[in-house]
Amino acid sequence: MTTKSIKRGTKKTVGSSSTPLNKAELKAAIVKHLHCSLGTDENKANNHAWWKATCASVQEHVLEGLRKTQKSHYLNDTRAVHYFSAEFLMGRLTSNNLHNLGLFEQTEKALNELGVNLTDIMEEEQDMALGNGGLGRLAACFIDSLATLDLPAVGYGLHYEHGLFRQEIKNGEQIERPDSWRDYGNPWEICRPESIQDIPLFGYVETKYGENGRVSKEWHPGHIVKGLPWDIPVVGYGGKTVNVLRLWQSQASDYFNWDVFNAGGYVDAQKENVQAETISKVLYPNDETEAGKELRLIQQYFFSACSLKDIIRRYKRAHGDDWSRFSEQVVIQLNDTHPAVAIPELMRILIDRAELDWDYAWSICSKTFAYTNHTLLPEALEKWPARMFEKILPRHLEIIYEINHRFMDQVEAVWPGNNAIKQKLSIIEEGAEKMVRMGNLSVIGSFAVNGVAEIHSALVKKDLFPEFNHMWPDKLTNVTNGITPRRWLKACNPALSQLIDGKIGNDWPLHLHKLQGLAEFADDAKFQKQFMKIKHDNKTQLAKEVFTLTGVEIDPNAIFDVQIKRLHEYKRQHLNLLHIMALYRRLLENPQYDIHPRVFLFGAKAAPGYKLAKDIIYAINKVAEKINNDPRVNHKLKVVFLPNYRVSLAEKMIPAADISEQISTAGKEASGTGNMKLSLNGALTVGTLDGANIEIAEEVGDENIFIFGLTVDEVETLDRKGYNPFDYYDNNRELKAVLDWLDSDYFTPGKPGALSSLKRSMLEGGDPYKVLADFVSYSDAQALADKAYKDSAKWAKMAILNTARMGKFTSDRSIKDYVERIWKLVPCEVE
Ligand code: GLG
Repeated sequence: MTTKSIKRGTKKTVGSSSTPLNKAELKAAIVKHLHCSLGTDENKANNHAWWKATCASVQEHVLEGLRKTQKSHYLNDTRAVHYFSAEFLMGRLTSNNLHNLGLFEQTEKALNELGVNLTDIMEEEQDMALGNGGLGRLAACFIDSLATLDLPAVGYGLHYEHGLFRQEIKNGEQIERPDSWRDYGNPWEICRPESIQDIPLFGYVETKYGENGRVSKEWHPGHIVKGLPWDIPVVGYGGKTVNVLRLWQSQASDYFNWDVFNAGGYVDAQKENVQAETISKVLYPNDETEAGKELRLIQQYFFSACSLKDIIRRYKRAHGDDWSRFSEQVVIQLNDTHPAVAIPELMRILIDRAELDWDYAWSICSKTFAYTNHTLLPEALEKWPARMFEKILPRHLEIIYEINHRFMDQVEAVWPGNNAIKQKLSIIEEGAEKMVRMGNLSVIGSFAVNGVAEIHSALVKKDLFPEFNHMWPDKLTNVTNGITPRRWLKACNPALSQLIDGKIGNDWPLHLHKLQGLAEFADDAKFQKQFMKIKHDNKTQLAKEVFTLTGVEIDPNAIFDVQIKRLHEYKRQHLNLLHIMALYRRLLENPQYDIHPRVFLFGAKAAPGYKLAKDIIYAINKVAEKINNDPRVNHKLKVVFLPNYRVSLAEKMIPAADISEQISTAGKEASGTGNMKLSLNGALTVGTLDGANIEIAEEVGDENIFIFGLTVDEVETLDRKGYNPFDYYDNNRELKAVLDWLDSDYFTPGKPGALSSLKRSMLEGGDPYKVLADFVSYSDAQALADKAYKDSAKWAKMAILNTARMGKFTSDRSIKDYVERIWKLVPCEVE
């Protein structure tokens, strides 16, 4: 196999001859689809029909690209990466596909001539919200970059019927409603019944003794479910390579094993008879934490097993039963531990089915998988009760024991007689309840393990897996996350994109470091004015949206201060809230208190079972209600919680942000990617030295970012000394006052104590995320940001330099790092 690394910056033009559609052809195609696919006409069609007809017209070309790409990959027998992820947070596809095909402007004009507005009809598309947050959105950015860089890749995941819940806010509280993204069909996906897979579950394992003394195992499953693939084409920028995202839907099969039933393989036939369709019914709405639910393990196995079968079918088509080239052709990236059960599944196939011996099977397997770790939070490290494994996947548990047994011999060789280390590294956690540790399994079964930002990867080595790092010093590495500039600047901020095109040319979406060219205009008064005018227009646009969604009026001349991400204590939305309350208090105490008017905007979903997170949402809404209706301060302060934060809302908020809140406790946010999107669009970060903020600060320069708070080392020191939040509460008059305010009924008239759980968590609860310790430093950083904004030339310069210096954070760079350090892929140009 060649391990030629990929050329950086292959040349490419956008909207080239690869997409032959001109305006007239587009018009004709759209009208044809209105008539022939949708059975309506120009007079009757509503926005939804226009949108569908437009998608259908474009999809014809996308599918042609898909066919050509697959043919090229097949003919060139390419090595490919298979990105296994339980989540792909795709958002809407129309605008992105049009931009990547170079068809956006033609389509806009074609529709205009038909009397239709493209922006309006694109609002008809439901988000594909098949993910929770950063991890799922990262997967979506990565497949965009993989296609853009002409790299052979397949995304594999679950075709959830219901994605992440739709959030409504009623009386300040989060209400979860089902998300039904496919109610009226999805014009971008194709069903592939010809590639259905059968997936076994439950049952028992039989030991067989062969003639030559060979002992073999046979799994007699109790149940079989069907996996039906749906393909979503992934169009690279420039429109040449079209890869595929293949998502599996579960279906019932009529298989029922009476032998198993009679042999007692069913302890409780009723209970074990999972309704096959429920497997892909709904996305688990937990970000970071794991529920430990049986259905979740079944989901993980279901999509991993379907995907492996699919990969092997394709491999065999080219290589027959010769397994020797498997790991040269196939690399599988495990996006977190969710698909880690693919490791014992591949071993099972190689040993039980292909009848390879253990060592050979393991040599293939351990060269195939690589694993990305996304978090250090202990509650997020997946563990499954061995009992549950045994019931659902009895053969896999045996294989895991065997992997572990052999691995323990290796540990013994490195640390003879050291049982403490063995206990720590074992895949099996012994305790009241035996558990299977998916993190350890992933490290042991992979040839590479990466964290997602420099600091995070350093902590993975130092704190999470130090012994593994000692055993295999080259296995653990870093790949800093990135975001696709196609969606997160070109498509979502068209005015800024055009301004940039005019200054530095239009190939920055492929070569994001070229944005550096803007730096020379950072002091140019005219350019500053243009840049800030676009920001102002985007803010005006968002203000309209905010009014429609919430009825709250906000002034585009205020600072738009944005915190958008999942609701989690470690992300510290409550630190932001305490500061808002402090500002409110200062304004009440001193009506002359001089701050530039500011609007604090939040978007966040809380996991439905995460009580304190929901309490924080409630508190934000109650404080917002009070402030927004208090004429004494509301010309200076507004607070808005936008319901149902999701990709398409992010695309409206990010271009309008002045300040980006990235305020997690140091050491807790592995990377963050919203931080990159906001800075790319000219928002200034108020942030801690955590995750990718550190690398953002290095790029933009300390003078263009507002860094505050404890560092990772300082957090550790404080923990060692013994952190006592009361030290801060008792010694800071303002902090004490705002915390006590939460106990009153000031924000919740007639309901004193309705916000007390927040205060308790930060005092009696020990303030696990050091909100109080960082409060003063945060408040000082905010004061500096306020001061900087008052100097509009200075602010404009800082904002421009943020945009100019974000080149590093394109997901194209992340993918190139993966290719060089882990995947060793070669690009394959499509004719
Ligand atoms: C995680 C982390 C984020 C990270 C993302 C993508 O919490 O910090 O940016 O993955 O690597 N669960 C997540 O969203």
